[in-house]
Amino acid sequence: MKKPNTFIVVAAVAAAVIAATWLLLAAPGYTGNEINMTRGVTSQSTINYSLHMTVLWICIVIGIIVFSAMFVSIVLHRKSRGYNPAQFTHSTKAEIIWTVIPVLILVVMAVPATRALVNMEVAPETEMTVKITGFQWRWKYEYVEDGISFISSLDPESNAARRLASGTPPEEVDNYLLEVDKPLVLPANTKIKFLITADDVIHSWWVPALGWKRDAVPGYINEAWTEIMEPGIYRGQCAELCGRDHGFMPIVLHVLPRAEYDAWVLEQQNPESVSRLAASPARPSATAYENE
Ligand SMILES: [Cu+2]
Repeated sequence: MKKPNTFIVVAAVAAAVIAATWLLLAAPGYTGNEINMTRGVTSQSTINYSLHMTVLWICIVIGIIVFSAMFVSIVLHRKSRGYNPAQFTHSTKAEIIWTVIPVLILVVMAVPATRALVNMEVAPETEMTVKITGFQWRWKYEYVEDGISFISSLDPESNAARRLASGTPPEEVDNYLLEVDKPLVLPANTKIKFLITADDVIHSWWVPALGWKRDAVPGYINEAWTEIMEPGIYRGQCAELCGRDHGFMPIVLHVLPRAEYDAWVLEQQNPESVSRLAASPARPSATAYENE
């Protein structure tokens, strides 16, 4: 039997793997969010996403090369075809190659990774500060400059449905276990600093769309910052096992356009003035965020 050309077999295996990956990604209804990291809505999450994709593609290419070479060697150079194991104990050339190439790849990946980390750690000039305190099992939000503060707990409907024989089936509750009574309201396109701590045990404040999470540690204040580019509702959860009701302390952000946010702040600081403001057509509507 004529021996197949090794290069052709490697190329065929690699092409099959690439085609299978492409078919998976092009499957109807596949948006990339099902198995991939999501893009998020902040500059940090965008940077993290592109870093993740860069590293993922480097890994895919390395994987294809390594596994193709491995399977080709196993199949084409098997003992039954008359091949014998290579006989050598040391090759300085091979050792230099397999040391230098991975080091170069790691350096290439470390540059954007370090840049992303520095961007996340070093807050720019921020325009407002929110202090976040984790409790068993709820979050407290304090708007440092505006003097607003409230506690955000699991919404009553989810809280009722999670109990045995509550009469409310969980599947009938919208955003079951992902809804709160009072969401954290934030302005879009504003640089916001967060001071994150806890009152009892370690919690972790995590909203995936922001692109980071921070531990909330009693006695320590961790810092983070964000600038959310799109108004909307974003959900997250405590990400550090913190006790019995760890699964029942979700996080909800309502991100408003700046003018609506300013109206919301005014309403929180001065609830009586709201009826007057609401009567004025010049003010944007903030009715959705009235005191519960
Ligand atoms: Cu927790």
